[in-house]
Amino acid sequence: MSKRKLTRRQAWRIEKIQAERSKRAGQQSERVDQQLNEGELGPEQQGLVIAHYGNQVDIEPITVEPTQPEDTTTPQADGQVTIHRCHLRANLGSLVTGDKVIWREGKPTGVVVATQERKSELSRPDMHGQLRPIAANVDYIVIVIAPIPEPHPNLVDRYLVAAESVDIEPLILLNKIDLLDADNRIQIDELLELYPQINYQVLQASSKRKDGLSELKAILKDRTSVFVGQSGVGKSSLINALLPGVDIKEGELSKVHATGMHTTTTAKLFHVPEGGDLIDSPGVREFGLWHMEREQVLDGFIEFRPFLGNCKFRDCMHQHEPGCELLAALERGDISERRLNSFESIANSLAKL
Ligand SMILES: Nc1nc2c(ncn2[C@@H]2O[C@H](COP(=O)(O)OP(=O)(O)OP(=O)(O)O)[C@@H](O)[C@H]2O)c(=O)[nH]1
Ligand SMILES: [Mg+2]
Ligand SMILES: [Zn+2]
Repeated sequence: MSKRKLTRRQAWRIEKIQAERSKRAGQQSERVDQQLNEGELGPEQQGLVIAHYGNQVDIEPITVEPTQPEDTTTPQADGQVTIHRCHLRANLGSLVTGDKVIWREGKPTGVVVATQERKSELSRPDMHGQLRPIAANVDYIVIVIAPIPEPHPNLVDRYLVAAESVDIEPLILLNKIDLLDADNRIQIDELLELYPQINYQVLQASSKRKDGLSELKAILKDRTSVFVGQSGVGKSSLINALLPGVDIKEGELSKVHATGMHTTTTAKLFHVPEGGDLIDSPGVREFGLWHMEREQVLDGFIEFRPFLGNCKFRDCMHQHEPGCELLAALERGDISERRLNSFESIANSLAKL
């Protein structure tokens, strides 16, 4: 990432914000200690983080029935699950939507006292280049794209690399198929046609026209899926369409474009009544893979894997070297030029650090 020079005024403001932040954190941990010491809290129980706001999380209680294979959150008589706002005990590390925790009920806020190990975790670097988890314990990463806003170059491949690196199965979902026309259809077809050949599932839907939703629902059943992608592609709209009644805020596309504002600001988990969970996540402008090495990115292009490790030169960059197995595969048509270019362009963006 480019390093900007801060003006004195900007530097002063940042310092002030950081000082306020650490003061608040100090006050919070005092409050949590007090709650823990004074026995104001209920017994320890298991919970699921369904949303994450700064230093606080929303928790749903989990009951583990011996007869049921999976943990289930506890619905009340009216089918609603009570959500408990909780602070975190000091030194817990950062929690994220989808995390399983041990927590204690309290008024007005409870306390998370321990975290359970994550089965999987999707992260991305924040604006400062620091890697932050977006969601935990997910089975599917649903990469949402749309004819409008036009897909950013390489974004799908970046997400695929990220998904492969954490071993979470990706699905590609083209939303807003109602907006396909003679012009954008060619570009979209070009973008998507090669993925089924390398065994990625490509699905289509229109949350507006309610197309493709039952197929999507069937695939996502009993799994935890996080919806990712550019701002305005319709992640929240899809979840609203799949789960009538949840009513997540949707953005106006014109505003998204004009201001660069994201409508969804924090990842949030929703239960599918028939089984499974959907996590809505804030849109991204860019999905940086700065934290990765060139080799790791290369490994994320799964169809290249059979051709790696046999080039004539051990430090082959797969650009124009003689005896390059990857270029030979390209020549034979075993891998696509678009994906190789995409790798090159992602790899170049790493070098800019
Ligand atoms: N034509 C059409 N518009 C859609 C469809 N799905 C969503 N939209 C519109 O696209 C705009 C953005 O939708 P959101 O669901 O807020 O997009 P998002 O991906 O959640 O955006 P962020 O929360 O900012 O990341 C809204 O105006 C929706 O009405 C669709 O299938 N067809
Ligand atoms: Mg949204
Ligand atoms: Zn090579």
